[in-house]
Amino acid sequence: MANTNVKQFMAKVIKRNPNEPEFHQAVLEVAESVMPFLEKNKKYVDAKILERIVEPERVIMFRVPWQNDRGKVQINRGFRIEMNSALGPYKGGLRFHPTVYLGILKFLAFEQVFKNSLTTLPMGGGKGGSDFDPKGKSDNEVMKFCQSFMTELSRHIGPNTDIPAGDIGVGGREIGFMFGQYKRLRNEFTGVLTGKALNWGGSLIRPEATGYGCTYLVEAMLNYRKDSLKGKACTVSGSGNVAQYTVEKVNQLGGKVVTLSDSSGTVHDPKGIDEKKLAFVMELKNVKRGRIKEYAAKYNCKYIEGQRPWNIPCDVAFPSAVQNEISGEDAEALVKNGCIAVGEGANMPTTPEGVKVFQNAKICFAPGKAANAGGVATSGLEMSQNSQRLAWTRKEVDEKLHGIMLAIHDTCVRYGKEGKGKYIDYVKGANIGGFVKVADAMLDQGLV
Ligand code: NDP
Ligand code: 2IT
Repeated sequence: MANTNVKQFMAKVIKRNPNEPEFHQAVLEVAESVMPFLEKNKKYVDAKILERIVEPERVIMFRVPWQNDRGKVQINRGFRIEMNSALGPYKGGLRFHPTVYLGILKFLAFEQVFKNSLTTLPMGGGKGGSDFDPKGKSDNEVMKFCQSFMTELSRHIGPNTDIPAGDIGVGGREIGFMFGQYKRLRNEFTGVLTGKALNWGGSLIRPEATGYGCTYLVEAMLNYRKDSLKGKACTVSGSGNVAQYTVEKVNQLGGKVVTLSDSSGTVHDPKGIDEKKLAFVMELKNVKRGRIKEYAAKYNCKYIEGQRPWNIPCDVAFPSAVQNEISGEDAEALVKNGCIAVGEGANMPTTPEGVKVFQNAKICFAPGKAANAGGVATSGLEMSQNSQRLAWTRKEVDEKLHGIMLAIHDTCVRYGKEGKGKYIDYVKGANIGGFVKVADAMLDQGLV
C-alpha cells in the first residue's frame, strides 16, 4: 500500500521537477520513511503536508556579473532556495562550485528543512549558491564575485528572514566579503550570515561544529551498542572544513584517521593523521589552497590518484566531501572490509544502493541530516549570540553542540526503532523525527 503511494507521489514530483535527479533522490528517501507513518496519521494526509513540503516557498535565480583580474567580463548564475519557514527564518549554506544548478540546491534545501528541525532550534530551511568556481581565482576575483553575488542576494535575506552560511567553496574568506557588502548596502551590522570571524560576530566552535558534531553522533551510535571510537581506524573523505575537524575530534576521542581526499585523489596514511599532520593539512588547504597529493609527498605515504577512500579497510567511515560519493559497490567494499559505522559529514554522500547495503548489513548508519546537523546547529547558536550581542565561551558552545547531537541521537532512536528495538534505522528515525515538527507547525499555521 505504502509502496504504491510512494510511486504515485514520486511520479508527480518527477513530472513537476524534471531533470533534477538529486532532488528526486532526496525526496524519495524521505517519502519512503514518512509514507507508512502518514498512513497512521491522516491529519497530515488531508492537509497535503508532503505535497506542500516538496514545493519551495520561494526560488530566487539571478545573474551575477563580475570582472576578472584581466578585466574580462564573467557571468555566473546565483540562487537562493527559500524552502520552508514553518519553524523559523530560512537557514542554510551557500555552495560555490561549477556543478551547482537548481536541482542540487533544491536537494540541499529540502534536506536542510528536516536537518534544522532535528537540531531543536527555531530555524526553517534554505540553501543557495552559484556555479562560480573559486579554484584558481585570486582573492581579488573571489571578492569581486562575492560583492556582485551579495548585491542581488541582499534584497532577499535578513537576520529575521533568511540567514545564509558556508558550504562547499564558501568558508571564512567568502563569508567576510559577503558580509562586508551586505553591511555597505544596508548600513546595518546584523547577524545576516553565520560562519563569521570571531572578532566581528562569529561564534567559537562554528568552524569545528560540523566535523565535531558528526563525530559526537557516531560516538553516540557506538555507545548505544556498548562500543566507542577508541582504537578505531577511520577513513575520511574530503579535506575541507568538515573533514579537517572530523580528524581533530576522532583523534581526541582516541580513534585514528588513515585517509583524506579531494576531487583529484586519496592519501592513505596507515600511521594516522595526528595533530601535527592535521596542522599541515589546514595550512595546505585553507591558506595555500593546494592539493591533498602534497600530503603524500610530505609524509611519504601512498597517494591513490582519481580514487575515493572506500576500498581502504576501516572500522568507521566519514564521507565528508560531496553527494553520491559512496556507490553500492563502495558500500559493499566497506562492509566486507569490516566497517561497523558510517557518519555522513557530507550531504547525501551515499547513493540509495549504498544506503540499502549498510541497512541490510545492520551497521550503524547516520544519514547526513542527522550526522552533519552540528554545523547548522552552531550557526543557530551564533544567531542567538548575535541577537543578545554577547559571546559564549568555547566550552559553553561545545557543550551545547554536544547536547544537541545527543538529542538528535535520541530522536533517531525514538522514531527509528525497528522490530523488537534492537536495530535502529537512523534514516527512518531522522526523516520522521525531522518531519513531525515541521508538519505540526505547518498545520498550526494554516494553508500557507
Ligand atoms: P569545503 O569546500 O571546505 O571542502 C570540500 C571538500 O570536498 C574538498 O576537499 C573538495 O575537494 C571535496 N570535493 C568537492 N567536490 C568533490 C567531488 N566532486 N569529488 C570529490 N571530492 C570533492 O566544504 P565543506 O567541508 O564545508 O563541505 C563538505 C561537505 O559537507 C559538503 O557535502 C557539504 O554540503 C557538507 N556540509 C557542510 C557543512 C559546513 O558547515 N561546512 C555543514 C553540513 C554539511 P576539491 O578541493 O578537490 O574540490
Ligand atoms: O549543509 C549545511 O547544513 C551547511 N552547509 C551549514 C548551514 C548553516 O546555515 O550553517
